[in-house]
Amino acid sequence: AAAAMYSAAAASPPRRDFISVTLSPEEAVGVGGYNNSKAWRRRSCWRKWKQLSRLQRSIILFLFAFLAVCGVVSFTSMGEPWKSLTNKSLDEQRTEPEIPGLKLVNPAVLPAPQKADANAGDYPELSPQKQPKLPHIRRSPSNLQIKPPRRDVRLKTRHATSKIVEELVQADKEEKTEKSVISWRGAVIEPDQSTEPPSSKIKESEKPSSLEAEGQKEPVPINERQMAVIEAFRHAWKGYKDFAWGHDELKPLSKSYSEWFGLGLTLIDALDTMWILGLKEEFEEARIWVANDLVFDKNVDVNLFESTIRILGGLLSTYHLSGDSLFLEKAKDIGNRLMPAFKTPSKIPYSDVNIGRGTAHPPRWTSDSTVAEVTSIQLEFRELSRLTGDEKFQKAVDEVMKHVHTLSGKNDGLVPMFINTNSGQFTHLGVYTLGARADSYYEYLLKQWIQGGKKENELLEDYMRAIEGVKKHLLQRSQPKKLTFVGELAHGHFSAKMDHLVCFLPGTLALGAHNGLTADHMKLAEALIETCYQMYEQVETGLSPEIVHFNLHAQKGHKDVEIKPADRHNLLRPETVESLFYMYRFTGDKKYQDWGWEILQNFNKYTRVPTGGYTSINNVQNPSNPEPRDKMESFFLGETLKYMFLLFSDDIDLINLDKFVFNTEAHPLPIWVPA
Ligand code: DMJ
Repeated sequence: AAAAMYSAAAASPPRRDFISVTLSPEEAVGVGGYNNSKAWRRRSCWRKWKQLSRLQRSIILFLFAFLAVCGVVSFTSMGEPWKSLTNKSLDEQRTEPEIPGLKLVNPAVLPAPQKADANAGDYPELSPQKQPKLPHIRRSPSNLQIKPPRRDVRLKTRHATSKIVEELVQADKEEKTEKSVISWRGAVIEPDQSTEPPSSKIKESEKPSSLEAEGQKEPVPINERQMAVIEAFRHAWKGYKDFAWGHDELKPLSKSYSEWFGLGLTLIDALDTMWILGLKEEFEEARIWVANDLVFDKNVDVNLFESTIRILGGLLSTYHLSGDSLFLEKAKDIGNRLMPAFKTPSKIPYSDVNIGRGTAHPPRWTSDSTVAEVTSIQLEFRELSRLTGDEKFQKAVDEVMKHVHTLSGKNDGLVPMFINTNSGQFTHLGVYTLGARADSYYEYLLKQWIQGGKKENELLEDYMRAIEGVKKHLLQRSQPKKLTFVGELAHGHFSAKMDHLVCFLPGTLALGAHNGLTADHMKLAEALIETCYQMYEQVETGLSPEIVHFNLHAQKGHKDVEIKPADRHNLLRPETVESLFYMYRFTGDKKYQDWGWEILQNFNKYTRVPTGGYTSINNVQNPSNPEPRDKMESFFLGETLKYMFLLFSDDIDLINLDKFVFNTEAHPLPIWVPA
């Protein structure tokens, strides 16, 4: 066919409606020799061009133009993958997840709330939860995200050397790329955000090196006491993993578990502790459980307060520390499912919610709720609103606070222990305590004020008034050591009874003083933490009972602390260690660390179960038989060991108290940045 075409073209002049190429014989290669001079080639090309018809020339020109356009287009589209490849690799360098599946981002400040899915209903049963898939990280304030420390590299025994080397190389890579962006597991290095003076009195020499001043921080090596906490955590975790994985609480002696809500309470409570302690492997395993097995669509009654502070609080703080949106999704899910609790005549929430059915109710025997419970869910719900942009969570809990603010029945700012969900009034008037059923009301007044940027004056007023009420009605001194303690008032009668729970107070007072409240509060904090320590020190096992009674009159052979048989149990509670942590942060006085160290050793001595886990005990007064109870409360991992680890740290950026506020279950939530 090609030959036929050639001869046809040679025989007759080219037709104008098709393209043909005519070659003269001497121009044909191989005919008449081969002349390859430049001039000859130019001339010959030009001659050929001139021989073409106008149509042919136009078509050729059009083809050239078309090819040129294609070239430009494909060049730019090839650039995109390059561009994104470059960006991706930069991002990867900057935010290389410490744990597979996690990614960190670095927006500059806490973003303003955005509207969440407008269709999302208030209650699961009314409008099935729509969980729009968020981009991997939606609104994580990454300047608050904390990189998990690399200390596990040093501690790992189960790992092959090659893995350690691999991690070191990886860690070094990360450090190089991140140094100028975010401090090592330290929250914030953005100068405009840290407007307040450093919080800690920890001595300059003990602070991270001078690199800090340049916005760069060297890892603060963990010390032996912190290592001991990690060891304790691992031991507790081993018990949980071996015998109670995915269940609420470990029963370490019977090597089984107990269920309360059936939601893996210990695992969720422990997530951010693992992150802070740098236990990557354990964290990753737990994350997989959360991703695959944590299901809230269950026909189960949960206590609103307990599930808020442990589950919602734990998920929110883990989201903030890790930047992993899985935890925010889960937090939204449980948050929505808890909302039916607020559907009461007074808007004071019921104590219990069925998170599968979307129904709520008070306890069977009363229509009252506990005051501490309805006023200690605010940090979590407010934060959930800020993160989702859905104001319904914050509205519900703010309403409770506003209502309680106006209520009568207080005594110089001190609140009764019960509130009725129908009338919205306090009940059982005349009994005042800083212990069970009222404790965290006071704690959350201050902490909400701090969380919101110290603008909500009613909260501060209520807090200040309450502390004056404590001083006026509840403070006494014991004999013989003259320990300042917080007793109780029942219908005008003072009782020298103090719950261990009250030991949150020194820490809270110190936090208030650090945030600019009167120095008197710090003085009181110092006196009270001494008392809380004595509640351990004066007892045979060196562990505090649940409740003590202080001696108001000196009696020969009697210490300050008396213990009734019904009160001599210890549930591995955190409050004293929590306050020791605040006191050390704000004063730098090493005695607080030493006291905490004694307590840890006594936990190890009397509550550690050899096959894994720790147990609450029945009798702190009997060192030869403390009577193990066979239960490890979730707050031992969520709070006690976390505060212990933080207490032994000299790194003020290991949960910087100017950036984070702890909820009452020791889950750090960000302090909102003022607009
Ligand atoms: C925790 O669940 C919380 O700290 C709560 O505020 C009080 N009780 C326990 C720990 O003792």
